[in-house]
Amino acid sequence: MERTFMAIKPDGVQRGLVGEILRRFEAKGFTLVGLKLMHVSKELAEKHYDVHRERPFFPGLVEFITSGPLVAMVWEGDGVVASARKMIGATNPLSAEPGTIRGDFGISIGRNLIHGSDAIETAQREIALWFSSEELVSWQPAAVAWLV
Ligand code: 3AN
Repeated sequence: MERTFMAIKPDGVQRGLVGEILRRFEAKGFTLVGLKLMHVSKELAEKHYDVHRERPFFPGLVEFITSGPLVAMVWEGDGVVASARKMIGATNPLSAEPGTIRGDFGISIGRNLIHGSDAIETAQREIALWFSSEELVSWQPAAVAWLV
């Protein structure tokens, strides 16, 4: 079953949007299989954003992501990687469509509330980076029978 990694960034936690964001993915019908509130180490932040290492915003991005608690999570479901990206919206919240998380709650590219893996392979890498296998719970909610 397809899985994706998402993280509610420190701005989302500070603004009290954790419940709202979890609610959206639950209501959509995806299954939560991993969830933890954590402070991110500089080392983990740098590994996570390794592809952006040479970008001018990299130091600020690492500083921001390590600045306060973040909610790391893994969601499961058919097509969850692409669907979650749609629900998150464009990188710049000012360009993100209303109805998306960034479109509804953000105004700044440097404070765009949530991360979501951009492809299935990226999701696999990020899930392994952020979660141990013992932290992931495989389960089948009964409600799935009413969804598909
Ligand atoms: P997305 O999170 O939509 O996949 P990426 O992968 O292009 O976007 O960028 C990763 C993160 O880097 C973004 N979520 C955002 O926080 C930050 N970022 C991207 N571009 C900029 C920028 N021009 N200035 C500041 N931060 C940026």
